[in-house]
Amino acid sequence: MSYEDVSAGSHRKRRNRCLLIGVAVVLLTVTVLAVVLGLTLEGAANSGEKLRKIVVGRCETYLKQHSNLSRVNNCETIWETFQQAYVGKDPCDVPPEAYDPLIKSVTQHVACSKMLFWSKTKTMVHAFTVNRECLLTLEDTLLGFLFDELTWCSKTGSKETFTTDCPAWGDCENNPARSFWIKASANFATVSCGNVSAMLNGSLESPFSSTSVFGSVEVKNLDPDKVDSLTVFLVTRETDTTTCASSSFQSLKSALDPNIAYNCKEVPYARVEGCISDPGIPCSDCL
Ligand code: AVW
Repeated sequence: MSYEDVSAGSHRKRRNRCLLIGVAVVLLTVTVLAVVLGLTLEGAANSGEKLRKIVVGRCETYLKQHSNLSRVNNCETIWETFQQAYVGKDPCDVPPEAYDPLIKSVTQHVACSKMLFWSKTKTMVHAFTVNRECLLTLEDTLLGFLFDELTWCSKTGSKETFTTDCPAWGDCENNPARSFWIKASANFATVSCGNVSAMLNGSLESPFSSTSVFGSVEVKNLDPDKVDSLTVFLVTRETDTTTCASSSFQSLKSALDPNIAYNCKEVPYARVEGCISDPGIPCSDCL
């Protein structure tokens, strides 16, 4: 065997080895990509399915606790109608009107004078209403209860629902969750009647904010033909300096229809706290 033959043979072997390594690298890359893509698609399908289970589960729980509503509401129909508002759409292009069919798909009649609005008092107000019948927030109604604290969106042309990487409240105006809360809040205010209330935070210099949902959506949608008065319960701690006389409430009065009477009452935080820990105390002794 000549030197050339040996050298050509080892060249061929090296070339084959290189080829094998190349094929192995390509195969590995394709496998990794397929696994990542598969997991991503599965993750998306899972997050939509998880959200459906949460919403339908909450719906069934609520209807069990409010059996008079179970004949007139269908949890699966509500879920399907909800999805139609945002699935396949750009997550920054879902206007509040997209939820009109959802609002129509939910049937619930709230008695006059039970509506309680809130702003910057979410945890306290819900701890207060949870074991009481006298007042009801949007999140104590079926519609609000279903979607409280949830996040959802889709993508242009997609059939999926995502629950992560969705726009945050202030990221863009027409995002799925913000538009939902604006529409649901507008509806809660529109159907309000009698003497309605709002729980505001006396620890803030300006408890009323004209840009909050309460200030920009709910106050504006109260119908003077149905609503007689709005009473603000200003929950104040001993060290707070804000009172019903604070200038913040001038903006509230000017935002309110002049045919709706306005009242404001300072309520000690300790009293609300006492009522939260003892649901036996009548509502009239709390606020
Ligand atoms: P809030 P609202 N950025 O305590 O008067 C992020 O101000 O607005 O009360 N999240 C926001 C923003 C924001 N700028 N604004 C509002 N949110 C979300 C429904 C966030 O989830 C009921 F009927 C925050 O925890 C009440 O009467 C929540 O909205 C009324 O709307 C409350 O913000 C309360 O809305």
